[in-house]
Amino acid sequence: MAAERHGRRRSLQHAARAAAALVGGGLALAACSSAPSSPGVGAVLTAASGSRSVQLNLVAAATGANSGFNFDGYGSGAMTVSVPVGWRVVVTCENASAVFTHSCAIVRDVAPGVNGAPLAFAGAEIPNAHSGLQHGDSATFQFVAAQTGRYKIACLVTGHELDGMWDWFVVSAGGRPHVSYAKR
Ligand SMILES: [Cu+2]
Repeated sequence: MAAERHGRRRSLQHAARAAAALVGGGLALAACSSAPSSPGVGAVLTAASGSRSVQLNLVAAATGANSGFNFDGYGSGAMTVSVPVGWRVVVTCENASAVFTHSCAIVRDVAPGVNGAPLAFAGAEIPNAHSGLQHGDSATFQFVAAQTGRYKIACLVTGHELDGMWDWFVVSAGGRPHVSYAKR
């Protein structure tokens, strides 16, 4: 079990490095707050300056926080990812839970139904997002953050967004991509 977990983490780090290379030798972005980076997770957000493209690395159930209903250890809006309008967002989504399937999507900030809220941008979800990924599986998707506003990162598996499996995703009029965390 320990070896299996170690192997998974190693492959995740490899994937994160590969993803960073994909966006052109990305720079890890400093978090806005003094909160430490998520335990056991690589950089949440990397960007290549000049390319207007950002890589967002989401690990579902990265920790036991919120009973595992979290992204990178944060749920119920405790993490805010901000991206300037017009930037391309390449998302990797991995499920670290051995118990539940999970998925990643960017949805509108409206009251979610049992299957989560509607997508905020065309294509902003993993394939089969309502079924979700099995343990250790990952998927990617990308979209252009074409409209300023406040949206959510959410899991679209039945009931999960309602159970707090969501964080904030803000598309700003300007500035730089960054991640911030609620005080706790
Ligand atoms: Cu989920």
